[in-house]
Amino acid sequence: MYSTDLRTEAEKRALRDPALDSVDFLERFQARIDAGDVIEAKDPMPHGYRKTLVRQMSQHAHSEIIGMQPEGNWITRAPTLKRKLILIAKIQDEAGHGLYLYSGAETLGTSRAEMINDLLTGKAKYSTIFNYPAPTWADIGMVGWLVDGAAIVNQIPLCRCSYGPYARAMVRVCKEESFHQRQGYEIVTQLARGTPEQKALAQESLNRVWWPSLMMFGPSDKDSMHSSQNVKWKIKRFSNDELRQRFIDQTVPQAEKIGLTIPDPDLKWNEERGSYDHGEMDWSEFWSVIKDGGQCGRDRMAVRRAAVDNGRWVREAAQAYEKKKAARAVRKSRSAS
Ligand code: FAQ
Repeated sequence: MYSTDLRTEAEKRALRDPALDSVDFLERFQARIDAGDVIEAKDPMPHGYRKTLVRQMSQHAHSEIIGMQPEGNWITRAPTLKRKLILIAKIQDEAGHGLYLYSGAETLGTSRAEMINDLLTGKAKYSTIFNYPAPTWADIGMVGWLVDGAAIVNQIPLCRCSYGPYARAMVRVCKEESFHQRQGYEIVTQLARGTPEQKALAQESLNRVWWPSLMMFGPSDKDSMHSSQNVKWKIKRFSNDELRQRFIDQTVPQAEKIGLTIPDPDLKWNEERGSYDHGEMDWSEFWSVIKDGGQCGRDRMAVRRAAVDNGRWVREAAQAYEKKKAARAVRKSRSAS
């Protein structure tokens, strides 16, 4: 597979230098982070910092690519030509985000082939939200409004992540996600203000997608294993619960404006906190979808696996061509000398 990683073997060996885990180095690295320095690809960094970034960035990339599937299923069924065009453009954006993120993660010394292998063997995750089916057109509106909406709230702070290539990638990704969120809200608004049947379709979809979209922010702070270290390293700027709360506070008025009801009987404005109180999430569902994506997860992975298998001959042909071209160049330079 093509790689954007141009490092030599010696440079790659240097990444495994045990000195990068010494107390002295960790303190100096933390001082750089505390001073607001941006870490770049060639900078020395602790193994844990590199590892957690590859984990997060590759999972993020996998989510963008797997996330194309529920929407892809709706291209032929989108109600108008205009909706089809918008949907195709959005799905292409998601592909771009995935490729952008894989390239960003490759700057940390892990190849795209390794990351994809980790996804296919179940070592790497992708967002649980994509293990829920999208059986109605309203779901496509909901994906834009809620899923992209949650993605933006989560990703805007990542534009200030301490790792430069990730932070820069996020600036463009967030601009595009913002368009996606608006087109989703527009679909849902049209349904909510349409016939009683259309409004019911929107409400039924909101009932199913609301809680899974809140789960996109990860486990509660008390169960989040990476948060405290990653906030310290300024990879994450806010905790999972803080971002989830921010999303709820922004989204509830949007639902009220179009006459839809958030399916949470405990949802109530808290004047004192200046925020919404909300019901408890079903964490057993969250952990069980992480562990086993069910039939939907198996279908998503089968499509992904087939894409990798079906594209193999193209990658092999491109590599054979590159090899032939390089051999021809060597022969030419030899005959010239
Ligand atoms: N699903 O210790 P934490 C999108 C895992 S992009 C699955 O709190 P962390 C665009 C977590 O990985 C959506 N797994 O972890 C789009 C860890 O397991 P590990 C993706 C989850 O990293 C829209 C374990 O639980 N966005 O939607 C989930 O500090 C429409 C413990 O968790 C990103 O990836 C989950 N929901 O915080 C595309 C944003 N939550 O890795 C198409 C970047 C947690 O040790 C259509 N990522 N886990 O095996 C992040 O901000 C973070 O990684 C979090 C999790 C917030 C997701």
